[in-house]
Amino acid sequence: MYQERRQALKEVLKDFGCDAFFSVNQANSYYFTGYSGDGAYCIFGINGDLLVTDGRYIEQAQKECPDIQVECWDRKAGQTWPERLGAFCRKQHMTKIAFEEKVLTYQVYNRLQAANELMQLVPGASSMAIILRKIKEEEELDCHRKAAQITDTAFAQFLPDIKIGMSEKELAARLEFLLKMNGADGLAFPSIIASGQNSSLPHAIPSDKKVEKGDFITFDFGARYRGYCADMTRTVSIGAPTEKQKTVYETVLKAQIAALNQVKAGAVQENLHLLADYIITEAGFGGTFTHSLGHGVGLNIHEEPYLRPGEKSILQPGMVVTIEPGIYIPGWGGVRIEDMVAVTEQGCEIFSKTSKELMIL
Ligand SMILES: [Mn+2]
Repeated sequence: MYQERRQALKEVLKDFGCDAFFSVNQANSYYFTGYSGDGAYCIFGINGDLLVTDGRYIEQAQKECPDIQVECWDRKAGQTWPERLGAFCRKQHMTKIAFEEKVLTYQVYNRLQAANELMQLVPGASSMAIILRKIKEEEELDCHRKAAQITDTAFAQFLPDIKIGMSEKELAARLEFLLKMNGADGLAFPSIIASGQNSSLPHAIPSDKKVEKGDFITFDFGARYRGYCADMTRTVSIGAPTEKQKTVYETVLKAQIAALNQVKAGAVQENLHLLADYIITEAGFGGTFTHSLGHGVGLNIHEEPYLRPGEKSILQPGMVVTIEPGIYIPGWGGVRIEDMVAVTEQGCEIFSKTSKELMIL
C-alpha cells in the first residue's frame, strides 16, 4: 500500500518537474510510509526513498515501515539528519527537491540547504501530497467509518449525562473520556462546546460557563482512529425551545439536508455552499452563515477540498467532506449541524448516524 502510494507520488513529482519529495510533516510521512510517530525526515525520490529518525523512534519506525530504508541519525557518530539526507540525494543524483510549503519552517529549510548546496529546494510538496490524499482508498474510508462510529456511540452515551449546572469544560471532559473509552486513539481536534450566547461563536472554546435552562448547546467534536478524523456537530436544547430557537434550528437543518442531497461526483464545490447560504438567506437570516459549508477531512481535520465561494472545482468519488451550515447571531446564540460524508458517483455515504431531530433534554 505504502509502496503504491510512493509510486503514485513519483508520477506527480515528474509532472511538477521534481526529483524528490522532502517530508517533515507527520501526516505525509504516515501516508507514504506507515510510520505513525514524529521526528521523521523523509525523502521520497525518483531514484530512492529514505526515512531518517533518531534513537527515540528508530525501533518503532523499523517495525512500522518494513518496505522502506530506515536509518537512525546520530550526532555522536558524526552525522546529523540534514547531512544524511543531503548525502543521500547527492548519491542518488536527485537535485530538485520539493518541500512542504505549508509546514516547513525556515530553520529546517536552511539546515537542509546548508547540508547540500547543489540541492535546489522548491515549494509545492504540500500541494502534491494532497492531490493523492484527497481521494481516499477503501482502507482509509474504513478508518473514517470507524472514527465516525466511535463518535456516534460516545455521543449517545454522553447525552443522558448533560445536566443543568455543569460547565462547558466538564461537558468536554466527559465527552472526550467517552470517545477514548469507545476506542478513539485520540481526538480529531479540541472539542468545541458552546452553550447559550456562547454558541454564536462558531469555534468557541469550552469555558467555565454553566449550562442553563433554555440554552442551546453546540457540540462539534470527533474521534481520531488510526490517524483518520471524524467530525460531527449537533446542537441540543436544554428545556423546551422558544419559537425563534425552533425556527433557527429548522432553517439550518433544511440547508444542511438540501446541501447533502446535492453532494455527488461532479458537483461544483462552491455551488453547495451557495445553495445552503441561499436557503438561510431566504428564511430571513442573511449574513448569519459566516463560514464555509464544509471542508475535506482525512489525516488532517481540515484539508482540501473546501466547499466555499470561489471553489470552482468538482467533487470526485472517494473525497471525504463535511456539510456544516450554521446560523450565528451575536448576543443570542447559534446553531450548527454537521455530518461527515464520502462522495460517491451517485451521491454520498453519510458517516455520521446520530439523529438530527432537535433533541430536547
Ligand atoms: Mn468541521
